[in-house]
Amino acid sequence: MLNGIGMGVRVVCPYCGFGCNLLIDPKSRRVKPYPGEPNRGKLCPKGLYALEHVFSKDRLKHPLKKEGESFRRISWEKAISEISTKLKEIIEDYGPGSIAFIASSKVTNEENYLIQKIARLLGTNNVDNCARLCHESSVHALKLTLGDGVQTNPYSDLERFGAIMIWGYNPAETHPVVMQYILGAKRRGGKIIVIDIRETLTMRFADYRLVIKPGTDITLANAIMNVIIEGNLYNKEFVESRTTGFSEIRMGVKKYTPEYAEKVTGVPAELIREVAEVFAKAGSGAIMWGMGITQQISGVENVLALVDIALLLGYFGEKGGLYPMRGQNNVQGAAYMGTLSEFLPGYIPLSDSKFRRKVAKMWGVEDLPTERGFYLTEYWDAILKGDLKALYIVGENPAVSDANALKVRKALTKLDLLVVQDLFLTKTARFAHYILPAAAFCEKEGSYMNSERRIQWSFKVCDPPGESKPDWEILVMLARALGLKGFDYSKVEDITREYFKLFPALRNRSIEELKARGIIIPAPRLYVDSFNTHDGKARFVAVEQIMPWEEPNGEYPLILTTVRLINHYNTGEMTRRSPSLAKMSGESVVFISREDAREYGIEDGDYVIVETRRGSLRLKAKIAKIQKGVIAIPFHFDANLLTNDALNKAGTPEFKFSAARIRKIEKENYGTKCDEGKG
Ligand SMILES: Nc1nc2c(c(=O)[nH]1)N[C@H]1C(S)=C(S)[C@@H](COP(=O)(O)OP(=O)(O)OC[C@H]3O[C@@H](n4cnc5c(=O)[nH]c(N)nc54)[C@H](O)[C@@H]3O)O[C@H]1N2
Ligand SMILES: Nc1nc2c(c(=O)[nH]1)N[C@H]1C(S)=C(S)[C@@H](COP(=O)(O)OP(=O)(O)OC[C@H]3O[C@@H](n4cnc5c(=O)[nH]c(N)nc54)[C@H](O)[C@@H]3O)O[C@H]1N2
Ligand code: SF4
Ligand SMILES: [Mo]
Repeated sequence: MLNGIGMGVRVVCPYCGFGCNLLIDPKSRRVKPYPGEPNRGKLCPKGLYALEHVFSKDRLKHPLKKEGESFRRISWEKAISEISTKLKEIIEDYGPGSIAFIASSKVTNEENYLIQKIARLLGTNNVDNCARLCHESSVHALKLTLGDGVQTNPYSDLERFGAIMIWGYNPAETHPVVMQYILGAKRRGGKIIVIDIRETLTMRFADYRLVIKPGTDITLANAIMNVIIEGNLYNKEFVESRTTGFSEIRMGVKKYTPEYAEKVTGVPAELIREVAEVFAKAGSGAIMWGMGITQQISGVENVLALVDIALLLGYFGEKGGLYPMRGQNNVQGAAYMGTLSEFLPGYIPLSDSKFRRKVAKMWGVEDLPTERGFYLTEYWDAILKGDLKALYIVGENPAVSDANALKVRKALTKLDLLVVQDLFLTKTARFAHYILPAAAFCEKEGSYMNSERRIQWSFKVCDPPGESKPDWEILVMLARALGLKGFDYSKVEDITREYFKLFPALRNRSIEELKARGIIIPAPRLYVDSFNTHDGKARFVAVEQIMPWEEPNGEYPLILTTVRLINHYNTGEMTRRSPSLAKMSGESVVFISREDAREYGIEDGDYVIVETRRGSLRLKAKIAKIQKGVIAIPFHFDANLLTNDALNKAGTPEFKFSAARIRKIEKENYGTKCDEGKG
């Protein structure tokens, strides 16, 4: 069943990083779930309706060039020739460091591979993808302690574990299909522990529910370790033989008693004790986490604290795993292909001269640039300072997805050249000098990598509309026009074959195998016998509580966080064009507690204005199970007009914490200019 024929064409879901396969009947366009791994016959609503945006009348069909305030249709030849000429001029005038690329966690491995190849051959490491906004904190912390910045075990292991901790992560809405594995563990007697700042849908399935004050995760993690160490519940043999730095941790968590942690986190000391004991005595366990952990100023340190818990208990190999659940359908692949400004393909550091020269040689040059590029979250200041002059964006919508969006939008107006390659005329594309129409996921072939590091092939179902083309074909045209060598690919497999050569784990594997079954690299289960560090041991790193960057005060007394809804996806460009999904999600809302609503005279369904130091937004209030003093906005609705762009050590903004205020709009003012806000 090479491409699922007989049941439909097998395609990778274009939404989340769980990586479900869809079976599509090309004639009726009916979508069915693939019965095999990883989705085992299940899909969430986004997968089921994944074709609707593809057939939207809004699809871009021709290359466009900005003229005055509007866009004019031009030919591919003219577009590519004008873009490449302008890029070459900018490089000549200001050097290769003045141009930057944003790669896409929505496009294939092959396409991401080409984007970083072009950037690096032009002489810059200014190439980044949305992992920067997402799990880059996890990558940095995991590399430092274990050796690799990735999920350690396959999904199927989850079912066997005695306990699962779900921390700052709401899979019931964000990776619905992984819930069958989590509930599988529960059916076998496994305990489910959920830690969030609000009562999420995922919490309904939990045995233990810990509602924590925003930004206090390190204190809770340290208190859990305090109980484990004081109670002698840690795995001494594992700690001794497979780790270093235990004494540092023992000292580090001493002051974090459950009673102290109760004061900081709001979680009762008794509950902290019970949860620590249950998790330690379970015998095996997983820690899964998401954006509640990484999108904080302490994102890297938060992850270090979670790794420390797993190391104390020896929850690795057969006994457990760490699951930084990846967000976008190909964010894991984009990183492996090298579209991160601090890493070469395979997360190899730029400073690894042996590997760097090997790649360079394969590409027919002496060497590649060695200096780290800007993080994409640093692009905006670099543009405003005049350091970046050209930006080439493939499948990313930073005018909506990056923090402090008004600043991003201002920066986008300052470029000498902005190219956007997308399916739609997005908010970002409106700022572009050139817009290039891309084919959607089911209109091309190629491979994607999901959160468990499974590379999967996605087959073609139908032709792209108008003159739109697969991203890889557009990139090949661009590279050739730029005069770069090594882009004579005639089909997508030629690129697959090239990236296979870079990874030792793929050396003896074939594209046929990839197409038939998919391949997990480097191996399904990591660290069974040793860690990927110089001495084979994992490293404990003790961390102290770090407080959020922006403290609430009299003027902005509330804490604003941003979250996700099951039927909406990221900046909404795809889901809003999917009538079934758009209908299920409705309009933009802010979740507020009953107590705060009463205090501000707000009733469910009233319109309100939410303001921060960056901007303001008009939303509909929805009373929800959220702690007093905290409000939450699904980020799909321009929430970034409000968010804080303070960056953590991995370059991720603190999307999960801004000081904010709220006020009700009186009914007679609905629909007038004054309720529109600055955004
Ligand atoms: N339906 C849907 N699915 C998606 C996406 C989507 O947009 N829509 N996007 C995909 C992407 S790119 C990603 S990265 C994943 C993200 O998946 P998740 O990480 O599950 O997404 P979020 O809802 O952003 O954040 C998770 C939780 O963090 C909590 N939180 C906020 N602040 C804190 C805090 O200080 N401490 C703790 N412990 N928790 C906190 C929030 O209340 C929220 O429930 O989802 C992917 N799947
Ligand atoms: N406030 C707040 N902001 C956040 C977050 C948060 O939790 N809170 N989460 C952050 C996270 S985790 C992430 S991952 C980012 C996501 O940020 P983005 O990646 O900017 O968001 P998407 O809406 O997924 O944008 C993907 C774009 O790719 C286009 N596209 C889809 N398929 C293709 C294709 O085949 N080819 C091309 N060329 N284009 C395609 C879509 O039309 C869309 O415009 O947002 C971040 N922003
Ligand atoms: S869980 Fe993720 S991959 Fe699966 S159907 Fe839903 S959005 Fe697609
Ligand atoms: Mo993400």
